[in-house]
Amino acid sequence: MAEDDVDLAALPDEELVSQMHDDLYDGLADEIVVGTNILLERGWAPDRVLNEALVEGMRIVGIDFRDGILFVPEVLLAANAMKAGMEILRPLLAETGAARIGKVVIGTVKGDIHDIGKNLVAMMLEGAGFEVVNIGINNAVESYLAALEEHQPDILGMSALLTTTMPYMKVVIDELVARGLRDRYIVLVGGAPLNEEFGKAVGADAYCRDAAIASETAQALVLAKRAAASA
Ligand code: B1M
Repeated sequence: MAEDDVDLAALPDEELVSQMHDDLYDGLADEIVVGTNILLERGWAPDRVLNEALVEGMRIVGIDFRDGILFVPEVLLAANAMKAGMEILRPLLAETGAARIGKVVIGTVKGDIHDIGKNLVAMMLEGAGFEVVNIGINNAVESYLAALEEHQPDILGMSALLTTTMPYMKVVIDELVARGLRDRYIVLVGGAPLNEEFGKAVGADAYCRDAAIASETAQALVLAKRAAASA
């Protein structure tokens, strides 16, 4: 170990988490992997590691990105480090789920390449027992329609992180309406710049503020739809 390297395993929990925020900020994926594993070995629940070490670290990155202190290349490195940690947590979060309760197609809208939050939502949905088809980023209406046709999910989830791309959700929902397909799917939308009002305005069934709410909402709406269908 080089003299200025930090021995992550020797740090108490609070300092380790704080060091992980720094490592995420510096885009150090290997360190994030080590830190994530140490917290899990110490008995931290996967969702606690996710929220306190990774999501909180990314929130700090977001503030400095907004303020012009960090730039795209640095934020990309931070995003890669975050993904490295998420990959370890993914199977653990999925494990907690019960039997499959439904299927979800989820993707980020056209013009938008942000995928961390959407991937997190996909993970939480898997953890809640959904089969998730993650169609990635930059999805045009045709791509959503093709995925819906192929996978016949219960839910369509759309993510947008830019104020310039979020209106595209309405393009997709309007197309579903025009084709007489809207009622077949529960449509959930999310992403940092959205809010409840926007969700209603574009014709979604619900706006989901975060991954936990997306998972709760998905379960509640699928159960409600099934109950209504069998009544
Ligand atoms: Co971008 N970016 N970015 N960026 N980026 C934001 C979004 C921004 C707010 C930063 C800022 O100025 N503070 C800003 C948008 C401003 C605006 O629109 N008003 C911005 C900008 C401007 C840009 C570029 C235009 C910068 C440029 O090129 N000049 C560019 C656009 C590229 C494009 O998409 N065409 C760009 C590029 C990038 C990177 C590529 C460098 C990188 C993305 C890497 C990646 O995703 N693979 C990046 C990142 C990382 C961010 C920030 C820093 C972090 C986003 C993130 O991952 N957050 C972001 C700042 C911020 O949001 N604070 C920013 C962590 C994640 C866990 O949270 O994504 O909100 P979030 O997801 C949450 C909820 O929103 C919700 O649940 C998630 C988990 O709890 N949710 C859903 C999300 N999707 C959902 C879907 C659902 C339900 C819930 O469906 C059912």
